[in-house]
Amino acid sequence: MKPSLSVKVGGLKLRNPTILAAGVLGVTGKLLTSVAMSGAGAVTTKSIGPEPRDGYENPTVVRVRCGLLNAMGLPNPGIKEFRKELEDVKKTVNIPVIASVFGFSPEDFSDVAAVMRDAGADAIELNVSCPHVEAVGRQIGQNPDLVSKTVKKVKDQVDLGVFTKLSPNVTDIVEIARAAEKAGTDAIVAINTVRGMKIDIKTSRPILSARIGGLSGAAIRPIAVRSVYEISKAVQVPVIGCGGIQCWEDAVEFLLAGASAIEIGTAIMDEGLEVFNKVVDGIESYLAQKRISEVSDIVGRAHSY
Ligand code: RRO
Repeated sequence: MKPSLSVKVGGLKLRNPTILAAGVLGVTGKLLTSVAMSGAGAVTTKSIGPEPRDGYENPTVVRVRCGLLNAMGLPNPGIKEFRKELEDVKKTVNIPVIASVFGFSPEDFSDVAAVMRDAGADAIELNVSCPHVEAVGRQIGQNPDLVSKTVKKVKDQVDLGVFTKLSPNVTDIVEIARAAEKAGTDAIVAINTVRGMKIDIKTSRPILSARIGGLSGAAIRPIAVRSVYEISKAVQVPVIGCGGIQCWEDAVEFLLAGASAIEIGTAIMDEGLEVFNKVVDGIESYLAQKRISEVSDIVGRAHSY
């Protein structure tokens, strides 16, 4: 018997538990469509704000051992322009499209979310966790009251599942997750990138133009697994795992830690879009070998030990 890979998370039904993470290939409708065709269960857009932003000057990305550092600076075309991209992708794909939104106040978030809803978004992901843009990541995402206000405002405005993506760059990620849950979030996404930096020893200069960036990739996986484990123990809403997932074994680890679905981002650079099918096939074989009929049966299993 073939195990069932479909999962329900925050009001969405996914054909499998893999989701394209925000920020990677989510800038245009065409790219989102190609990820959907490659087997992902859902796709997330790049974070979109109220107005167009150029982002930081180059260099904005640098590879480090075991990962990737980025400080893009929220480059995006702004919601007015992006709306068309979302409408396009919704015409061509039949999997859920999650719209990642950011803003500088709870009102910004809800205004952008409302346009995303009108353009056909299936759920909203609140990016309150950018690692190096003060207002978005630090002022909002590190403050439980502001996270709560933001979630409430968006929930009041749009009748869609609202997911809150949290930062690992806080003293207690569980406290922020609890605040988001209390305010009505439908799922928690854990985690955004970890603050880091790289310095060129020949010139003595920080490499990224913003100096400090966010680390993603294999290096942050244990931080993400621990975050998912702690958050899923503390809240009732589903948790979506994100951070360093490169292969099916990594995905299974997140499911056991308590994730109901997982996001893949940085791994696409090394593995290509085939990573989605490989991860899905691997999860399927793992379940079949263990004679487990549904993905949800293994979610959180590590908590019984
Ligand atoms: O645009 C970025 O520089 C960025 C964002 Br919005 C984010 O949420 N996480 C990240 O690592 N980079």
